[in-house]
Amino acid sequence: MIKSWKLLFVSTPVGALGTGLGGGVELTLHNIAQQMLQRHHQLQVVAPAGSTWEHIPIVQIPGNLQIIAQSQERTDAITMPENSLLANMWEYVHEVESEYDLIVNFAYDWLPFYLTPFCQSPIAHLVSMGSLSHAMDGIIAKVDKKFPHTLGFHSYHQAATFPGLNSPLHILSNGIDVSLYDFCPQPKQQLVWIGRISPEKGLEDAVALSYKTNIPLKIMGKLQDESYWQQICQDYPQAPIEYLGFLPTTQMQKIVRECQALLMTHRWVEAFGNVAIEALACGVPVISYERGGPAEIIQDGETGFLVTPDSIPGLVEAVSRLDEISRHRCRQQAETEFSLEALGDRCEKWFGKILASAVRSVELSNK
Ligand code: HBI
Repeated sequence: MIKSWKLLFVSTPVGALGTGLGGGVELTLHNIAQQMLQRHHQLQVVAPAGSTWEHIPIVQIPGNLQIIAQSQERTDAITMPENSLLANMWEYVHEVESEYDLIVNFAYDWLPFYLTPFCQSPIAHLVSMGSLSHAMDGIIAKVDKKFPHTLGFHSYHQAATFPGLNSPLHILSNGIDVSLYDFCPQPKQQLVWIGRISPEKGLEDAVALSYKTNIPLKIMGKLQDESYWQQICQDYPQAPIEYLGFLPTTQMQKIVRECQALLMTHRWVEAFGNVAIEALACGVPVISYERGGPAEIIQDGETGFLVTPDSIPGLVEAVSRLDEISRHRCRQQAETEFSLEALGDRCEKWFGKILASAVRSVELSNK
């Protein structure tokens, strides 16, 4: 029987919770927090001021946001703004850490990894993206070496992008509250693309597909890079596309469920692809480049299609085969593999492993 843990979750510093700026990690943090509370653990979330979640206790920390890691070059130095929110959040952690059994870091930033040896309490690091910079790769490998089991990833593909990892991998996959998504057996003649509108997500290929096939494309997600979006609109003025903004889950799924398929056209190694399991939960097949996390989610030919990366003809061919896919089977895969309970089990197992090895190292040091 697992005893009740005192958990401190430290959020991403790129945006307040509820704004969509945190991308997938915001949904992940919310779902894991919900699961831990349901399993009678005690939980506190440390997040940027302006975070608007209810039912989950949040300590709101002020300060200047961290710039998003994917906008930087691989060789860039680590940057910290003045009055850094990230630094302020970890100063708070330092003040209270002795009250907690485990700290869980959700930020893809150098500081929390660097501070790990200076903290009394063990830290679990949920690594939310693939390798992006040498500085992050280096500090992540250092934590992996010194603190085995403390790194959690969403997929093997994502973990494989980091050089020098040797301790056993903890792959969390991900999970969603499937009850929030309504199955739709009969879609409209339309496709959907969801994600932060930013170059690494490759929206232009989905728009090119829509233009070529003249199938309407619904687009949702945070408009992160305005000039990138404008360029796409200029390149494909005739494409039957419609941008619907960043919608909360309940409204987003109302649109997704009526679509023939979700398109995933990402350029980078997507760590996981939350939108893929959200679509499956609606019974919507996923057509994705065979790159990163989605390659471990989609059962090719069963719940969607895996396409040669960056091949628009490959996307066109996959769309023409959609009647081979059972929408019921898509929903079923979400219910069995990607439920909140399945994610909660994987996280509890990971946290338990860290706490067990932390206890053992204390016993050894007391000998
Ligand atoms: N960038 N610096 C930084 N820190 C983060 O925590 C971060 C990010 N970019 C994107 C991001 N987190 C999330 O959208 C992804 O982890 C999903």
